[in-house]
Amino acid sequence: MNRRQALSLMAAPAVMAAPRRPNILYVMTDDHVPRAMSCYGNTILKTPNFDRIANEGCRFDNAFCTNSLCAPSRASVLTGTYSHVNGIIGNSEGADNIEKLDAKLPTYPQVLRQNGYRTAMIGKWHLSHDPVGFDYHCILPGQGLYFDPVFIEQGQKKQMKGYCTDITTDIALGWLKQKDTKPWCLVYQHKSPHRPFQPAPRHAKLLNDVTLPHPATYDDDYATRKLSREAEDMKFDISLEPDYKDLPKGLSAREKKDWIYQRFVKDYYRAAYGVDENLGRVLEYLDQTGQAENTVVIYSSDNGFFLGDYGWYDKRFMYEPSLRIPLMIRYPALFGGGKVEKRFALNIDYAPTILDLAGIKVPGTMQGRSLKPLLEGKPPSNWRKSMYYTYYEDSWRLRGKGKEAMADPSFQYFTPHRVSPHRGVRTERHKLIHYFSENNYWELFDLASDPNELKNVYDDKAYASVRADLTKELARLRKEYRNT
Ligand SMILES: [Ca+2]
Repeated sequence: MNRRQALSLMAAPAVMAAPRRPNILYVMTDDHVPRAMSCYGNTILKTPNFDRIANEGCRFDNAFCTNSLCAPSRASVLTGTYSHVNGIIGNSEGADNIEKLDAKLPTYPQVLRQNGYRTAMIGKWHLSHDPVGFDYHCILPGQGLYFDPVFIEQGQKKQMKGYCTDITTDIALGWLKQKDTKPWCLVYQHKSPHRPFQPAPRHAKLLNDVTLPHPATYDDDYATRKLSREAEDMKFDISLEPDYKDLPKGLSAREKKDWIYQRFVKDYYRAAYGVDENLGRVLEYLDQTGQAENTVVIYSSDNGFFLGDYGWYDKRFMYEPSLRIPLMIRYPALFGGGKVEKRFALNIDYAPTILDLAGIKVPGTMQGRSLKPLLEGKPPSNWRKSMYYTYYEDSWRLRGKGKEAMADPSFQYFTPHRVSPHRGVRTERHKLIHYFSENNYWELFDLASDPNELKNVYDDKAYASVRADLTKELARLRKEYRNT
C-alpha cells in the first residue's frame, strides 16, 4: 500500500459520515414581482439583500405560480400540489370559508418535523385553518395589518406595536436565537407588499424625487382580448382611487391615472424595500452565528402582480406579470453563487426541493419536482418544457348551482375583479389560455413576437398548427396533474 492509498483509507470514515442536514429558511412575500428587485433588472429601486441571495446563490428567471392568488399559492407551496388536489382553489375567507386544505396531504414542514427538524411559521399564513406541522407559530390573522398588528401566537391573540415587517422579523430572530441542537426550518412570510401598500414611516419618502416610467402596456386598448376589456375592476385608476384620500381635486381622468400610478407603485416599492432591509438582518444573523454555509435560503412570493401593466393592478390572469414570481435559492454548502437558471420552476417544486435538500424522501402526493439537480448543475434531460396554470376563484360560488347558473349572464360578472376562471399552458415560445366558463373563450400568444401578450392569435390561420399542438399539450398536462 502506498502513502496515497493509506491516506485515502484513513480519510474514508469522515467521507462516509452522514452530512449535517441543512437548516431551511423559507422567505415569502405577498404579491412581490421579480421586476421590482435590482437583481432582476430594476434600475430604480436598489434591493441589496434580495440581490445578495441571487448573487450568492441561484436566480431562477422562469419561475411561475400555478394559480396566481394568495391562499391557493400558499397551499401549493406547502403541499407541492395543484389547487384542485389540495382543495384551496380561491381566497375564500370568513363567512365564505368553505375551502379546506386536504389534511391527508403531507406538507414540507410536517415532514421535516417528523424527521427531526425544529419548525416555525412566523408572519402571514392566510389559510383558513391554524398551521399544522410546526413546533411554534406566530401568524397574522387573515391579511393582517401593517401597523400595530395583532398576531396569533400558538393560538393566543397578541396585540403588537410597530410596523408589521419589523415585528415579523423580530419574532423570527427571537425564535432563531433559541438554543437547540436540531436542524431548523423557519417559514418566514411577510404581509408586505400586499395592498394597501403601506411603507414603514422611515421609507415614506423613498423615491420621492423620481418619476417612474410607465410599463409598455399602460394604455392597452384590449383590442384582441375580449375578457381583458371586460375586466373593469382590474383597472388601478378606478379601483385604487378610494385608497388615496389625498388625491388632488380637479384632475382630468388622465392626470388622475398618472397620479395614482406614481403613488401606488412607489408605495409598493417602499413596502418591499422594508422586507429587503429586514431580510438583511436575518442574513446577517446567519453570518454572525456561522450558519450561512449550511442554511438553505429560499426567497419567493406567492404570486405576481400587475404594476400598471395593461392599466391594471392585482393578479389572477395568466399573463406574464401575474404569472411570474421571484425565486432565488442560496445554499453555499451545495453550490457557488452567481448562478442563473432559465429552466421552468413552479411553486409546487418548493416542497420537494426542500425535502430533497434535507435528504428526506419526497412523498408521492407531491406533484412538483425537486430543483436540486438544477442547483447542482445536473439538469435531467426530461426537465419540463411547458407549465400548467389554473385560476378558479369564482368557481366555488357556482358549486352545486348546476349548469343553469353557469349559463346565467349575471354570473359572468359575479367574480372578484371580474377575472373569469381559466386554465392554460405556457411553453418557452407560446401561451394558450382557455376561459372555460366564458363559452369557451380562448387566447393564444406568441411570446417571441409579442412578449407583452397584446395580440391574441387564436383565430389566426398562420398559428393553426401551434394552436393544435398547444391544445394537445394542455390536455396532456390536465391528465398528468389529474385535473380532468
Ligand atoms: Ca398574494
